[in-house]
Amino acid sequence: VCLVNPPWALAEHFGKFRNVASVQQPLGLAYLAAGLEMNGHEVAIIDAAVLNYNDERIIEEIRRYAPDIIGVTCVTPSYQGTLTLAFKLKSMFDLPVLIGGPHVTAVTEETMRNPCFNIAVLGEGDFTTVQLLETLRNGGDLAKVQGIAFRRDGKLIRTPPRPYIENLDALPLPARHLLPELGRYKPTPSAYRYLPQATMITSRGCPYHCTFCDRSVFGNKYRTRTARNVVDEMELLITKYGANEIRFWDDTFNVDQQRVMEICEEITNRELDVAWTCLGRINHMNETILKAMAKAGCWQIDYGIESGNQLILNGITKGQTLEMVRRVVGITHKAGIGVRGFFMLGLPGETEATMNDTIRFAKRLSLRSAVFHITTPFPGTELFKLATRSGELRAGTSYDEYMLGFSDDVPYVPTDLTAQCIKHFQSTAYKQFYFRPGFLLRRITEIRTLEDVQRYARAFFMLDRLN
Ligand code: B12
Repeated sequence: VCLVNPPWALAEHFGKFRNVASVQQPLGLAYLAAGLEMNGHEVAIIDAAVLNYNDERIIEEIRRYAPDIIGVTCVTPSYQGTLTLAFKLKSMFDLPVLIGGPHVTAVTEETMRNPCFNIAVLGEGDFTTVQLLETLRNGGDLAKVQGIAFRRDGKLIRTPPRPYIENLDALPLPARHLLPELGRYKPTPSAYRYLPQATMITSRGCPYHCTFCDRSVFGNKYRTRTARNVVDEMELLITKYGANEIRFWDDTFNVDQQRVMEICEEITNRELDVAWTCLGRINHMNETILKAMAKAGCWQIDYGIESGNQLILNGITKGQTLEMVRRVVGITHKAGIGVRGFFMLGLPGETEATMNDTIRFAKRLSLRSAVFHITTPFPGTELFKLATRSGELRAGTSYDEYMLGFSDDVPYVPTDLTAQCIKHFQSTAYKQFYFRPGFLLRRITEIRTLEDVQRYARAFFMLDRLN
């Protein structure tokens, strides 16, 4: 089996933000590969995104490897590129091509109209892919495999969805041995302290209903790995892969507070001296947890703060108030953990005044860094339905443009705004947030290593390009 993470043209997709773009291990493919290896398959992963391979190089690698089956992963902005690649693969090799990942799970019919994709694996692919390959090998009936879509007699058949995996501890750890060495991957400057940084997923699903989030793959049912299982993987990342830092990429690491406490205790008891960061929900934080996290090596938490205007915040149904944000950012800072704030500009109902509220709010909080994204309605989200209904999603938006405002295009423009105005506010937000003398001084005093110098240079170069 040959699994491909398609090329990712940073300059094309990120424009002036390309120096701060992060390229990270494709854990989805690594999970699939581990399950397949466990079931006796021979697997290769071509991570064209980090290796900078173009389609021709991928074809060359596949020819050399000579697999029986090819699989590609795809998020919405990489769809166009994946499609082009898949057409080439189909014409070069007489092999079945599978597609999986968030885009095809959210936009199944449209994607599967392309004859270059034979079978789509929808949602979690771990068990589905193993069963699918067995069925293909034995000439069995594809209709009996839950969680896939395929064409038969010119019609798309969608089998019933597969129930979510409950026991995540039962999954094998991602097959990182099939990926390029960890040192080749690079996070965005504000997201790491030490390199190489390894990434992990310790839970799947999120019980919340934020209108802008695509939960097509993992759904709303929150499922977790146990503390011991999580810390075993951390140890492996340090000892086998040389990780100096770990980032938890869970949608919401801290929904189960008891589990976070157990993970911290496990790290502390095993005396693991490791720096780590995570994404967190504001409404699940308290002083006790934060203290335990700091003691266990957590040095930064990313919070989705989104807006500095309560009415706009209410509109995205996140269940968060400005007061909660102020309090939790305050106690996180006090616990000695830095806060990276994520903000969105151009949310539904937004005006120049409300975007100003967001910039002002960001500056008043004690944040180590801030990221200002331009609201992008991804297929599979409530926001996508809303924006399509209201006509605010620009007609003819190509999937290439789905880049949270990193490309030069703005797919979604709320009624009271223009695309230029939203772009202008994004630049203003970055400049006003970062070019504050006190703030800059604090960051400069944190510089310790050559890596720090390089990291700040990357970030500064991006800021310098804002107009
Ligand atoms: C880590 C992460 C990143 C990292 C690293 C990406 C990477 N290389 O994996 C960074 C920061 C670089 C990133 C960037 C972006 N991301 Co991101 N990211 C995530 C996050 C938080 C975790 C990804 C992950 O590791 N998941 C765990 C693995 C196990 O899941 P998985 O990849 O989905 O794979 C499973 C199935 O999908 C399936 N599967 C996947 N591929 C395949 C292939 C085959 C052949 C088969 C059979 C099955 C299969 O099986 C896997 C095992 O169950 C997800 C949210 C989430 N919960 O997944 C968002 C998410 C994937 N990101 C998202 C977005 C929007 C982006 C950006 C576009 C943001 C931007 N800058 O504009 C970019 C796109 C860059 C890119 N080309 O990847 C969206 C995608 C929505 C969509 N419809 O496409 C998500 C779902 C967040 C959300 N809830 O809205 N991201």
